[in-house]
Amino acid sequence: MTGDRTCTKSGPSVDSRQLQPVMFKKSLLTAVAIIGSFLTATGQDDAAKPPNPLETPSPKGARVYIQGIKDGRTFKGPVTIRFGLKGMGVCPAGTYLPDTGHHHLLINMDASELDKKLPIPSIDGKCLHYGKGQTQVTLDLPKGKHTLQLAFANFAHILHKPAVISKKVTITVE
Ligand SMILES: [Cu+2]
Repeated sequence: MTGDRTCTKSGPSVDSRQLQPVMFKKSLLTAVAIIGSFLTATGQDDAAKPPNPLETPSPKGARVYIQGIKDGRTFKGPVTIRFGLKGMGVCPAGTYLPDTGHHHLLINMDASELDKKLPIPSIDGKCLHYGKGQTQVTLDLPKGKHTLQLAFANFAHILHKPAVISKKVTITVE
């Protein structure tokens, strides 16, 4: 543990509403850690441990979405995709805080193909992880039609329960 748990990585598309849950959770976690340090002496310190990665809940109303790209849009040149998120916070992969995770972009792939019991795979050009906490990406996609979909997953790249997955948009690159 380095003590560096800043999960407030702020890309241009992260607004303050998005960061608030993280900030709140951080202070909550600090409080838990302080309480935990008292409990350690009695052997009851399990409050701040990462949970089973197969069982991280998503809060009610949590939502991930592709920001600002309408279904059917045509692009000329590189495509910038902003990862919208409501009701949860972004954390780098490997770092656990409640109600957080990182983004995954599925290109020409459907989230229904993901195994909910396994970490999301890394597939070049098809299934991309943003494990540093990125909230947008600019891609040079091949010409033609593509579908884009976001899957938000926990510190271990496993979908939350229930899974937080965006609607799919289809774009054309000319
Ligand atoms: Cu991942």
